[in-house]
Amino acid sequence: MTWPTFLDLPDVPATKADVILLPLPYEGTVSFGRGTSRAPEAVWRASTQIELWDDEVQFDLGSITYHTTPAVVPRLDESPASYLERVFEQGQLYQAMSGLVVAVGGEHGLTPALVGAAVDDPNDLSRLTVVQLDAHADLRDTYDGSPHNHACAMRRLIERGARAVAIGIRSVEREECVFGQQSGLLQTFTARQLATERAVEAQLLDLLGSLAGPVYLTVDVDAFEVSLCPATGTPQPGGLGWWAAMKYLRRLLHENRQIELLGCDVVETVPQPGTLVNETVAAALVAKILGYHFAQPNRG
Ligand SMILES: [Mn+2]
Repeated sequence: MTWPTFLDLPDVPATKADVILLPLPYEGTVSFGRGTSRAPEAVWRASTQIELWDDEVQFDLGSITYHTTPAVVPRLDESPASYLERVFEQGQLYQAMSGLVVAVGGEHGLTPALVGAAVDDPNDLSRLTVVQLDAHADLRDTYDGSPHNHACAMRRLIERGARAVAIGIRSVEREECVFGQQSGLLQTFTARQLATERAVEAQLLDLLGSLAGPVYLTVDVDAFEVSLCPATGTPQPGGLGWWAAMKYLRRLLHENRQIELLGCDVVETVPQPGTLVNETVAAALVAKILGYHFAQPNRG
């Protein structure tokens, strides 16, 4: 691999790493935009420009150790089911180690395989809470004929019993609303509500601060305002501002010490010629997630 190391820091063996980074260059079922397969390498390159000092939480990212695993590269004409099975196996391999597994993709259809790898029984997610930042609900049963499509990721988890908190949603089908309501497991905080209704934002912050037990975090970068993810496959106007999103992640990962973070992913980044915005936002996001998670909560 000719990529730089993550954050330009030494790469330690997986068994000794605090953070295990899993690059997933996958775009098997992406609807419109192409290019999520190029994301991981671009994100690693962008990460070398990120400052190691997180001033907000007074944390040195160089004080923890990192391992980047080999990328799980799709084979020519490999089916989504086959690729996701390999992601699941790689996920399990690294979840058995002590480091926090952070997947960088790649399209959102990856998430169910990553969550399955993070739990004891992939078919029973009833103890798990999935926190999702996303523009889209991703609650379709199938899309383009596939249950593995990125538009179905959250449904695959909720139908296995996971509780879900969806943040930043602003594009949803009626069928998805019905499924979400009937499941009784989904709490949605739309981008519009969060931008315009202070009480709703307060409710979200209370919820993120009071969750307990196993949590998986999935961030589809299209949750952010379009200026932060201009090349993402299915952009939607009206997204989360950077510091609003960080406020939510800080509450969940830094201030709430009752959760057990099983893993996380950052997906749907697409690099674009002539600008480093897309991959830099993804790299900075991973850095913020790690700062919030690993910094002591009494600092910053
Ligand atoms: Mn998504």
